[in-house]
Amino acid sequence: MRMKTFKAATSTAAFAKVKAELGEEAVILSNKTISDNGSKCCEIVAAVENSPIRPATTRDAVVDDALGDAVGWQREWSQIKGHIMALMKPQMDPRHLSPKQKIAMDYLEREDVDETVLARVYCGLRENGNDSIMKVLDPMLKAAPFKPANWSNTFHAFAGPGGAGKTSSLVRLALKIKKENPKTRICLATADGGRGKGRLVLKHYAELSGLAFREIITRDDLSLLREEEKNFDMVLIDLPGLPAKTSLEEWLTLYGMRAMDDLSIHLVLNPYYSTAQFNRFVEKYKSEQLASVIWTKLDEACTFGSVLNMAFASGLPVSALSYGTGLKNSIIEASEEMVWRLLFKRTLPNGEIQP
Ligand SMILES: Nc1nc2c(ncn2[C@@H]2O[C@H](COP(=O)(O)OP(=O)(O)OP(=O)(O)O)[C@@H](O)[C@H]2O)c(=O)[nH]1
Ligand SMILES: [Mg+2]
Repeated sequence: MRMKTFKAATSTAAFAKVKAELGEEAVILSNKTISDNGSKCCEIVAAVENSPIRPATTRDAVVDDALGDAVGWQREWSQIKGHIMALMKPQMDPRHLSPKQKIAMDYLEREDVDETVLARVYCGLRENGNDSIMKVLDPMLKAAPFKPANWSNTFHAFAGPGGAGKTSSLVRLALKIKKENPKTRICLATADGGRGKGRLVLKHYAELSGLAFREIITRDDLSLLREEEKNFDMVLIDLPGLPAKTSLEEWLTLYGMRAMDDLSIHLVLNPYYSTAQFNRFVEKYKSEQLASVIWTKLDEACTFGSVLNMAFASGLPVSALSYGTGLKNSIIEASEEMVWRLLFKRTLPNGEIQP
């Protein structure tokens, strides 16, 4: 067994070092916050049975590896989906739809609503005779406005791809809630210390607005924060963009958050990622603790079909919509009507119409 100690500014960074050096099989023996030259950092002791055997780096080996990987379940599933769609498509005869329904279907297609969702809508319309398309769409997308009254739990973490707008949405929602109800006891917590910028933004606005601020470097800090739970109505936790090989569930386990049943995770996404990226994110960020999706950078998007695609694929409600870079009037708690206006009229929550 090979054992090694890794130190870094956060558990995320130390864990990335463990994986890079000891590989995926490494076992974490301890993970704690320590003091290094006066500043807090994370120390992980990890072990691996044997040194990972690196595959031969010949061109043939690389190609074989790649082809081997490609026959994973993800590929099989996308093939199955392809076959289902190939069978479905000839049956999706637009002549069976009323002119109004057909216009609505064409519209959704132009908005990049994906084939699986279109097939579901088509089946719904056929089952219901001449019903309005909204009757079929309504059950497919729900809103859960981001307000303390809507969540009975205290802890809320903002997760999502790097640069998606996690820190911005967290800060803006916190300030909005505080403004609407100054008595709300909010704590801003950062688990993104290593990158510096997000941590400073959070600290700055917490100080400016009289909100509590806490730093989570390891699971020890999270335990301390949990002991303070009764002092807060809401604890909003800013997560880092995860390293390429780390899934959300792995990351939550590392920080002791996976066992928290009073933690809701809100997935922050932009509507203009590619289908391949969305598929990847669904896999990378899957977690039973996921509670909603926050859509950001709506002002930079050309189509909004992905909002419906994601709702259908994940079953998650939309909790907030962000549509600008400014601190004020740039994020709002989502309602279903807002999302439908976005999708069918390209109207942002502030009334502006996207070209
Ligand atoms: N146009 C536009 N820009 C936004 C919106 N939300 C955030 N941004 C910008 O997107 C950039 C990244 O935002 P952050 O909040 O730092 O994103 P993040 O997900 O925390 O990024 P990392 O922590 O680095 O992974 C910043 O320049 C924000 O001003 C939005 O709704 N519209
Ligand atoms: Mg951030």
